[in-house]
Amino acid sequence: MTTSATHTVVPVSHVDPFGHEVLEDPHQFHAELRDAGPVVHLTAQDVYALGRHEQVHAALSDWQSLESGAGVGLSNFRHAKPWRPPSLLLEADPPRHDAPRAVLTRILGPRALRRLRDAWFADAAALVERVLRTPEFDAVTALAEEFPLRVFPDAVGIPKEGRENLLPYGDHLFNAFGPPNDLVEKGTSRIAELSEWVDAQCRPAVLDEDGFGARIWEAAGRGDITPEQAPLVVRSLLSAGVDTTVHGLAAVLHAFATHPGQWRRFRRNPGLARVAFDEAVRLESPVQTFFRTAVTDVRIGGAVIPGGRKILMFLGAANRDPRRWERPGEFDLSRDPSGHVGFGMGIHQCVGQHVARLESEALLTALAERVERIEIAGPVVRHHNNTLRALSSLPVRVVRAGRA
Ligand code: OVM
Repeated sequence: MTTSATHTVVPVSHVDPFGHEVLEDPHQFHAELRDAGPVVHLTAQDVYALGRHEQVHAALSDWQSLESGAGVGLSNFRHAKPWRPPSLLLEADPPRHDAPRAVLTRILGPRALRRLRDAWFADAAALVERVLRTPEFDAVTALAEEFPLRVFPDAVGIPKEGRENLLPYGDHLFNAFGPPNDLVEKGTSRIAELSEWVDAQCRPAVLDEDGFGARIWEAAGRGDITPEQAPLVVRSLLSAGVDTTVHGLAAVLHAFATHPGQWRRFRRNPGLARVAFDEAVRLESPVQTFFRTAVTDVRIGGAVIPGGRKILMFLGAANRDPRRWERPGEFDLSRDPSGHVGFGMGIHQCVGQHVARLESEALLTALAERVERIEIAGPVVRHHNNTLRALSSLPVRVVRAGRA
């Protein structure tokens, strides 16, 4: 008998990965998932799950067999109407995916961001100076939310009015990738109003001529994308660019507050700002999960997943897989975190990652210059979301530098 034709029995888990117990602390469940096998059947959602780095990385890279066009949440767009018009980037496959992607890649690329760098470093310094007037503050609201909300909407070029809608919109959007549970339910009453506001910000007349939004409309003017596509590409910036960076910044601030030796090391070598952010993205995986849909029967780790079925990729579990990482639960600046899947992998890998890294570099540099010690000063409170690993509160106490 040859092994190539055999189907391994797929192990089963009855745990609901979107239940509050797992959302509060997913690590034990992630370990069980990885140890059960390369593919696990989750009975709670009747989907196939990948928790090991090897299979998550391979699945993210295989856009030919595992499509995004049927949605990257639990809902299968082949059978169910999406709650909003699908994203031209996140929820699309080649070839339709490629023109919008190429446009955003250029607009959000390292070269295009150079003109923002000095202003963002100055903004971060001013914010940190103001926040440090009190030795205790909430690092989530005062820094992780405040800084992206200061710089990113301006960079996109939307007006000031209504920006308080961005975080609630994103929170619901990321909940909506999961099952229709209580977290989705609590967002439904406001989502029509929030969506209407977001969609209204995507028109050329409301966008500042200096911003990413105007660059997207210029690309439409050149014919790189169609005028019908442009507002949806702007919508992707407002959808994917706020909550993700907020929780990425919260993750790196939490990591430093709980690893004082790493803070001292970073202050001696501020060139580690970029490594610090990627290591925090690996450790916490602000985007925990996304789904794909099998185009045809696909073989993963000896199991055959039937065409049309949903596959749930646990980025957070892969980023702490001991098969791939030594001491995976430790925040360690001497590690090379590249190869983490916190930004995804392959053709859909986070197109905004350079923006996120610049935001974090600006904020961490401003803090490193001014803060000698940062420690937890009260209860750390998680915010539960079906997709995001998030904090609602991170009380910290800081000791200012150079006050000897
Ligand atoms: C989009 C979108 C929305 C949410 C997340 C995301 C992480 C993209 O609308 O394109 O990427």
